[in-house]
Amino acid sequence: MIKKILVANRGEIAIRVMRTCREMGIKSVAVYSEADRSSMHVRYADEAYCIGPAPSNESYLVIDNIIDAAKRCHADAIHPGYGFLSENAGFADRCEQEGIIFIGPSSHAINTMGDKITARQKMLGAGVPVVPGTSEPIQEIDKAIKVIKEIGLPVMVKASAGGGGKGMRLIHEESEIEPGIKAAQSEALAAFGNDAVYIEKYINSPHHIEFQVLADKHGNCIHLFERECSVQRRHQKVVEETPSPIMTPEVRKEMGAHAVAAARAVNYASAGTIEFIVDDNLNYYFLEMNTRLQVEHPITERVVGVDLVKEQINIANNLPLRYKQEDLKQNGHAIEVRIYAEDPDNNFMPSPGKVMHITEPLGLGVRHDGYVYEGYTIPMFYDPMISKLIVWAPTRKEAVERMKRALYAYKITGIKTSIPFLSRVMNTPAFVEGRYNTHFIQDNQQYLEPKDDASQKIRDVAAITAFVDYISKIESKTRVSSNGSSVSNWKAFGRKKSLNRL
Ligand code: MV4
Repeated sequence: MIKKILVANRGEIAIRVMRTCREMGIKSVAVYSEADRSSMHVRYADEAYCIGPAPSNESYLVIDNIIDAAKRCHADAIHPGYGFLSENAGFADRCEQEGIIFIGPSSHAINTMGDKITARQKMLGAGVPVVPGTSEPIQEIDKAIKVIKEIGLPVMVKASAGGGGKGMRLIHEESEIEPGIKAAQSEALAAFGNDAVYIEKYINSPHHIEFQVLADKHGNCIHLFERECSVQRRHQKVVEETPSPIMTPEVRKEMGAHAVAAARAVNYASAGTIEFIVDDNLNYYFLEMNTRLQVEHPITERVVGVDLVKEQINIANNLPLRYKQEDLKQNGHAIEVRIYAEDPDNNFMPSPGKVMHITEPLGLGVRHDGYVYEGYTIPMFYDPMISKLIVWAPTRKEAVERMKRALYAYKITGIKTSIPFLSRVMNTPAFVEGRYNTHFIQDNQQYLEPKDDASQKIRDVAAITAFVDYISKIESKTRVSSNGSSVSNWKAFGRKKSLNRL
């Protein structure tokens, strides 16, 4: 049984994992870069080891340094969190070679799902719907043109080693095919050292809906329903919610079964996520699998009532899953927003720096997963996400209202954050009504732009008018000074002060 876990991560997710360790009586070990000496995850852990200079490729991404720390403290296992080494098959293998448990799936599962062409082939074999397109790397332009004529324009060219929006290209017309493919190939080679690209039919204005799965090492696999993640900006998720406002019980059941089939196809054993793109008619297609714990996992935890990190640790301990599919149901509604240290009113410019004051929202149905504290300086070396605010309520309407209340109560000074932007999202009719897809932010700019708006100007004018009115009332009560001239109280006050100075 695992007694000590090294958390190979930083920030909110390191603390999130350590919280569950503490509940399970497992010791937690932090690793930190030189820029993170005073970071909260170091304080929260039972032990901490420095693993190198600030840049992540000299610290959080250096496998040798992390393995060294794990050996020094005799950790039984490593939890990679998300990002950094969490989807690095070589790291998972290295842990195994060193006799340290990697809390995550096998390197086989990571490798198969990490290569999007092999993932498509696996899904086709498992009967999981994929977007119409190619299942081999594009070698010759002539063949590509033939395939594109079959599936019809527009199409997307995607890098097999890509994912999350990296190395994608949209092709609208025939003349763009050859230059598009060539450009995608050289981009993919430069970015991933692999020039394999494939073609998919373009799905216009899709939803991004993903299914959480849990699988153990005894062949049991379940899904924990969906998360709607269509509110994204430049392939960064901004808001996630569950249940999805567009889902029906029938489609949910079918997609859940396909998500389980997808995980089974790679002998998956851990927590994982199957991403689908879904059109307005609820046709859905496998997009990719994320072989890690995801940022937005708390909304599933809240609605399904499962601690996903605890289950990951139990699975790593070879325990069989303690839930059966029939045991699980969605209870109420949860929404998460991601808070970034960015200025939403200045083109989302990064805003690192010192946090002067922070008041976190509390109260019924509110969870806050963060790590910054008063006086903490947010380093500029890492992801600008500083926290996640998660709310739960019995209904979607109440969850939106609760999120507005929590955002109102959330105060951070010293740095700029995306909180004002998130409040505007919560007040946008398409979001409030649950009618949105991946074009939400683009389509609702009028609601999401900073309010240099008329209503603010009206409030300013009203304030000035009230002030002038107030002054004039004071002026009317002017007293008569001893020399007989009429002097206002304000002027008298000013004179008194200047006299005091003499
Ligand atoms: C697509 C697509 C339309 N058609 N594939 C973007 C991230 C990467 N995971 C896949 N992405 C997309 N793939 C086909 N065949 C549209 C997107 C897409 C998108 C997907 C999910 C969430 C937000 C998105 C924003 C723009 C484009």
